[in-house]
Amino acid sequence: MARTHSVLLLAVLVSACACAAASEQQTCTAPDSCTKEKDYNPEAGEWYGEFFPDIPKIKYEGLNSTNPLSFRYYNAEEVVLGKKMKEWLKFSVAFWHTFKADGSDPFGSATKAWPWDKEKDPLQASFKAMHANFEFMSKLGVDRWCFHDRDIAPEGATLAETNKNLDLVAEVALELQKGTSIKPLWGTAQLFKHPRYMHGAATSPNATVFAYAAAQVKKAMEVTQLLGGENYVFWGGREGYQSLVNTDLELEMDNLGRFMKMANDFKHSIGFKGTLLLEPKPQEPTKHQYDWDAATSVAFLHKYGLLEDFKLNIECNHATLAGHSCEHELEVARINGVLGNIDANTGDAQTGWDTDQFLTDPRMATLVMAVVVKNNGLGSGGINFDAKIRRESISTEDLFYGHISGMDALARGLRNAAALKEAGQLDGLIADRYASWKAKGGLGQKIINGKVGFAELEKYALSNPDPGSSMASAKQELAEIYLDMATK
Ligand code: XLS
Ligand code: NI
Ligand code: NI
Repeated sequence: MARTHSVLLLAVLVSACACAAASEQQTCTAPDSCTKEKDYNPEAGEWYGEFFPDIPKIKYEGLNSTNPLSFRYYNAEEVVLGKKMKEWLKFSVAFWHTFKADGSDPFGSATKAWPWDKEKDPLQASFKAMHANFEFMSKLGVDRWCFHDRDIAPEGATLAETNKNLDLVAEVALELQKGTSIKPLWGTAQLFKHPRYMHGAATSPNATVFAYAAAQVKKAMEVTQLLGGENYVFWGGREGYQSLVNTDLELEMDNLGRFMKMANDFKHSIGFKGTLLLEPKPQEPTKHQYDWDAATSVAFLHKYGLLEDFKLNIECNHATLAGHSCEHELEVARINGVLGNIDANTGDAQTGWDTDQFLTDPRMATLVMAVVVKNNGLGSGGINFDAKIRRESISTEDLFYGHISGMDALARGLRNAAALKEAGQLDGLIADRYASWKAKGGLGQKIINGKVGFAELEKYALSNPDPGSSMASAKQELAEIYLDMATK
């Protein structure tokens, strides 16, 4: 049924493109009707041309630009707070959303017929998608990308065959990145789609599944290393449970700890220098995901002795799903010394699941970048657009619009965060609010330095006026005005 639909849909698209091609080529998504025939050799399944022939290199044109294929805020070489924008904002394209999201949802089949997918042989399609990825990044001016093993290469009949496929695609990526500054920001293993992972991967009740997942992570880490990837991510797609009536919670969590320890040991055994990152997310897909939020993940790492070896990849909409804000999650990670990477996206105020939209709200971007500035950057991490264009957006150009809007929003956020810091009003307000903890020789300092206990504090309280009669204002409204003043 789904197949009939997509064939029909493709036929409709191809004929629509053929008409459009006569007048204008811009919006076409089917290669054989939209671009020069010589670019495509159907027999060899080879694509020789460009996938985005009508898109120029995207440039910074500044705020007065009316060209939607330009940056109005993101100026890669401009120095902000002592570092180039491109250093603060190490942007990354998420391969799975950009090249593999086909628009299908629980109620409907694929809506997008991308030129790189117009290929029967799955391996050939993977090669093409990788070419499209590199063309996309170079036109966008982004030199990092993120992938799951199974996005970039198809599963074979056996694990050995699947690994072989992955090797072949990795060779293509390696070839394409030669002579460029492009490399993966992070790689990861996709341990959630296949039915073998229905009860979890590292937390499966079945030990053989644990072994299979380990083999998959081992291989994905090797490929990430081969490509010069800077980090390796663990998002526990099905590491969680639905009901305690049939679950050994303690064993599952201990096994997750064992799995992460093995991953860290393996990382060191192959000399992989990338940072290992846990990506928290609450519900979805399981009801009780084990890496619920940043605080839960820090506690998990602490319990299993992994706090020195892992950092966190904070995804903004996961924060929202956990009932937090993105800046809260980033700040929790920062103060625990584990802020490693950001998956930049948002949800939808009226939709309760992970809609993975591009983060475009300037105030949210400002608050996000303010934490990044406080952290003095993200170390080996960066900002991955774990975001996709809407189901109804089906032109290849839309992929550029989505990324441009996300890049500009965070560049704007960075400029605002710098303005906030330089104005110093918020920092001043906070310093005033906590002044009693900072005064030299004062009570706050005595508490911080462990000089007093309950007995001394009781004595102090008995001999001083009740603080209730001299409370200071929190000045939240004023703080919001200061924030607004910097939000341009
Ligand atoms: C899903 C996650 C996923 C991770 C990588 O919600 O965000 O995309 O980033 O597995
Ligand atoms: Ni993510
Ligand atoms: Ni997500």
